[in-house]
Amino acid sequence: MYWDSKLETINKEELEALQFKRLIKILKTVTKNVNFYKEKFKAVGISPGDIKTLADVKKLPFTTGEDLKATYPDGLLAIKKEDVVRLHTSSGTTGKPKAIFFSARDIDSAAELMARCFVMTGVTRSDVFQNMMTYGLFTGALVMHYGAEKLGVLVIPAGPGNSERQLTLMKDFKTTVVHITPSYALYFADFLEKKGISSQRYLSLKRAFIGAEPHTEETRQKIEKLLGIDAYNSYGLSEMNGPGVAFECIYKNGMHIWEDNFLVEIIGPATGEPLPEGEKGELVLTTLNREAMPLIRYRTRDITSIISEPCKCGRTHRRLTRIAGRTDDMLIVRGVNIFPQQIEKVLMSIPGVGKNYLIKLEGLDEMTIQAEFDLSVFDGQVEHLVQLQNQIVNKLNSEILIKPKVEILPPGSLAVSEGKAKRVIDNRTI
Ligand code: DLL
Repeated sequence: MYWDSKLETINKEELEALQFKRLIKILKTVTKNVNFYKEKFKAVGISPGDIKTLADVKKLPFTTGEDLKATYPDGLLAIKKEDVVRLHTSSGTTGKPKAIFFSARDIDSAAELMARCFVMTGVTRSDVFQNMMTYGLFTGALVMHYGAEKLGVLVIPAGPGNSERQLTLMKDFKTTVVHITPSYALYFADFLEKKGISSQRYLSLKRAFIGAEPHTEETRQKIEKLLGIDAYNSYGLSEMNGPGVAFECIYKNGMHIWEDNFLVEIIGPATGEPLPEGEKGELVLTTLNREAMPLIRYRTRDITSIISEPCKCGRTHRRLTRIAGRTDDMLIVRGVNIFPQQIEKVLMSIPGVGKNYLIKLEGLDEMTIQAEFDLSVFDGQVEHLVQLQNQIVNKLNSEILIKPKVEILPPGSLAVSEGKAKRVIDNRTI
């Protein structure tokens, strides 16, 4: 089942022709309406006329997150202010936020892409969708919300937190699909477990859309097992509409990225050079269908690779592999490069480990991993605790090549955030 069978199964030649047409249109618009791009293109001596093929895109300069912050609040706006209908922001950890504008058409095309994603996982108008993401300046909840309404699904705009109320809504309205961060999904599973509620027996849940933060395959499997559902990886970023950029189909073998809306490149993060297809690197996206704020060669900082083999679902849009981390999330500990996901992968593969963890860096490069234990597997006896600790240290050592200190804590000891999980605290003095 497709939402838009023509566009979702478009052949390569037609897709590339559409991409090229849209790219040239966008380049003309930004050269005319956005001073930032006018000057940037002038500085490297390039104009839309120099782009003769899609491959020529690499001649264009990159846009970075810093550029968005430097042009805050509206330096990248490509349409008249009165034609903007919505503002979202994406807050970085430091400095100014990034302001993202939407025209009415942008809202509609974001919802279209979202509707494609819903249908791709088998959602129909008879489903009930509980949106457990943050509503507000964050794109996560609203963009999905509009997509669900476009499809005609009943939306419960629950927002995050207040698990008791979430459960009541799920029971009373027979929720079948939830949109939730992976960290909250694990927390919610824990909440149900403590109440002695089996999701399979008492709830109608079938699917979860999990995204907005990095997570491993092991975490997905844990969520699926605990809640007895299918969990689909959902990728996006505010700069590209928010969610609905790339999404898994029922085969869960990578996330189809909507190539009629986004031109995809993978570059070496250090060199800025395009990498051969299939190699892992930084994802760079050019918007092909955004009116209010088109972005050219935007460096997402997300590390992934492209899968171009055909997918059994029949969609021709290529797939992204699970995000392996962000270039700016990489930790260097005692000279070793480590992505937090490598640690999560190890923790979530060990049965006695529970659902929440924290990576702490202190002093002169000392790493401590705090992990909650899983009450259903673990009896809390001291000798078992030590065994579990040793198992974690040894498995981590073979994955990240260092032996961190490991602290095992009772379930519920670590803080759970309503939005994106904070997994790393870096208080090093070096
Ligand atoms: O997180 C948009 C979104 C909302 C996506 C809801 C999916 C679901 P931002 O707040 O701008 O937008 O953060 C974007 O979050 O560059 C990635 O680093 C990370 N991220 C988003 N989805 C995933 C995912 C939204 N599925 C940044 N896996 C991105 C890994 C993800 N990282």
